[in-house]
Amino acid sequence: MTAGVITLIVFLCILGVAALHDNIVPPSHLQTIDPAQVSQTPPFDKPGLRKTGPKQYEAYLVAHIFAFTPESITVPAGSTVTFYATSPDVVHGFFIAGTAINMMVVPGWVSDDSHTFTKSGTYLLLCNEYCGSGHHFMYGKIVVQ
Ligand SMILES: [Cu+2]
Repeated sequence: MTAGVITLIVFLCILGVAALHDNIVPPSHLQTIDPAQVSQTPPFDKPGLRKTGPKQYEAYLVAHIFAFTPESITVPAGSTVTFYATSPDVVHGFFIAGTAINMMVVPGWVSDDSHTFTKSGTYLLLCNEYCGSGHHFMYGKIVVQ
């Protein structure tokens, strides 16, 4: 019992030093945003799709209780989309079925990841972090035409 408690205290001390003193954050979380100002902070004041080049897009999405804004994004097949997501309220997930995109969306941070959609179809966007009583209603879609 004593060894277990000592191990737990040592573990929590290492975790606390790593998180607070060394300022360690999840790898994709490099850009910060004031969660109270998401709806007034560009580009999240006008979330949606931006074309940046031939078959190159940036998609800005806000994950909030209990939806994604915008709910749906449509791109042509072969497009590479870089997703940027943030949350004004609680921690959400950002998982696009059939792709490797699986991000945690943490208030105060902007998460980003890219994917090239080679096959046309409708890809389900899901929140896979429990975010409250309406969590199971939280989904969106990426339509690839
Ligand atoms: Cu959720």
